Amino acid sequence: MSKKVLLIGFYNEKALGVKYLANSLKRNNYEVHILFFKKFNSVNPKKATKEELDLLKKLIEDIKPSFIGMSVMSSLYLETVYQVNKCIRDTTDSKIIWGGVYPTLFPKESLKYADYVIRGEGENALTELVDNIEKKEDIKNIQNLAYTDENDVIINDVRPLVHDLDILGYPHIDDVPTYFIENNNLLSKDPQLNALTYELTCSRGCPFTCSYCSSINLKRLYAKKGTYVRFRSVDSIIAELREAKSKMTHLKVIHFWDEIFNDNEEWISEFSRRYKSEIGLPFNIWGHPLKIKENVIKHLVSAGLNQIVVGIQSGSFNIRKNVFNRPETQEEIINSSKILVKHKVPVIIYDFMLQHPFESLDDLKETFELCTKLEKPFKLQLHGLNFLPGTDIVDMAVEAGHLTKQELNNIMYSSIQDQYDMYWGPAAMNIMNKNQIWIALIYLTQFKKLGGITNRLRNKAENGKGNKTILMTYKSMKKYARMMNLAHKVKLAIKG
Ligand code: B12
Ligand code: SF4
Repeated sequence: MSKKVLLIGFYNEKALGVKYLANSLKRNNYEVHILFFKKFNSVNPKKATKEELDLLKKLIEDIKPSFIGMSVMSSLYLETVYQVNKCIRDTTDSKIIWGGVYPTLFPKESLKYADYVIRGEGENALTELVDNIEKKEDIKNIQNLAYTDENDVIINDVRPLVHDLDILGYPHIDDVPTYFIENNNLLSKDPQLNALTYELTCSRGCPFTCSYCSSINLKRLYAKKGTYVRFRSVDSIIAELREAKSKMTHLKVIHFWDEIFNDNEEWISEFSRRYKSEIGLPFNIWGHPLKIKENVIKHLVSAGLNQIVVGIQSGSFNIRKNVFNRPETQEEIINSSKILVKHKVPVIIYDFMLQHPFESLDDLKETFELCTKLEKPFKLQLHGLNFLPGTDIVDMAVEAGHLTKQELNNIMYSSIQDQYDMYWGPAAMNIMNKNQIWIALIYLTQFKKLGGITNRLRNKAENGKGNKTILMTYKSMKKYARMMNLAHKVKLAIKG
């Protein structure tokens, strides 16, 4: 009988990492079960309830897995990961393996909870580990593995990156027994089946090195271990999407979660042609001002590009260059906005991280100025800065004397809700009240229909006047934007 492995993903009912691992274990004759523990929620995420942990306990008792793999993709919900880890320990002797970005960067801390940690890409390393344990063979030399030997933590080097991503196959829908625990309920079905969107990636790795992002840490980990940014073949992507289309009766939109969508013109040309004729659904991507090229955008729009989210993060060149490690100039950003509008990308969203300790009032004013120069139409996504453990910006904040290590740890390891609040919620908008007027003004730049009003309000703000009007206009436009978003979603659903 083949051995059983239970894989758990957190706050992400479509976790790609977990699905790739399931593929690899299944290919090696393991009986794989997937549990999505709670769904993605950027507004009001809650830690696990007692009922949810009881459901998990019962599930483990029913499945009786030999190994439980926990996918700790981000540090944001460690609170729940610890709860789940304890519940597993109280229920079974199954070996616990942690993988994902957090354990990759913090293997020693993770080994306080897990029996084993797999750093980096997990497909081959996880299979090798469970195989060796099953066959009672030595595990000491397994690349990517971190483990405890007596009282020592041993951290092995990582193996080279998988060069040809196609050999990993692609995630399948409802392919292995899948469970979903949310709102004190257990659903024994892949939540993907009834979803409106299908999510996938065409690549691994990001060419950039922003100081607030874990990508730079992963890149360093893999130095001299092969090309960091790799792309799948168009054939493999189309095959995955064809399967999604045939299995998902409500499918309306495709989400490509590549950190930055491919800009290789030859690849784009083949992808666009085949996507249009064989898939034909609207799709969304993430982009970067330095990767927006006319020829690429033109092809993508003709294939069905519906939405692009472009990270600008700050309108201040100084903040971008000297704090965020983003070299793009104001001109390059403005030019990229012109290309997106020229080729009529239906929804263009710019992402900004505001209200952090490095930012002065002048930086916010520069952000306002840049936004007024971006080609309309566009939408803005304004949020705070999440300090992520291990990223360069954490040390920079300490060196600059903005926060102490202890203060940063308190922020980075606070409750799930507090961390989300810093990023999306009221804390992101209220940290420095004196700057709120400028955040409101920045928000208003996206509305063409306000015409010259925004600039007039800005002139008032410069003279310390008009605060009440600015905040009132901000609130009404926020309501208006919410309504328009809803209408757009309904339209898309009907069209689809
Ligand atoms: C796509 C993506 C998302 C998508 C996910 C969509 C989906 N369907 O999965 C969305 C937009 C929902 C998302 C949300 C968030 N994300 Co995100 N996301 C990514 C991104 C760009 C790629 C992740 C991915 O799918 N990669 C492809 C898969 C195949 O790789 P993988 O998940 O890493 O899994 C592999 C290995 O890690 C390992 N592995 C993973 N799990 C396990 C488990 C075991 C047992 C083993 C052995 C191995 C293993 O093996 C896998 C296969 O090789 C990463 C960046 C990155 N380079 O990782 C950020 C990243 C993971 N996200 C990040 C963050 C912060 C978030 C949010 C908190 C953002 C927010 N403030 O709302 C949320 C949290 C959501 C959550 N529940 O985790 C951070 C996490 C950093 C940290 N230290 O916390 C990252 C690293 C980006 C960054 N800014 O640095 N994200
Ligand atoms: S472009 Fe995005 S994914 Fe790439 S390093 Fe910067 S923030 Fe991270």
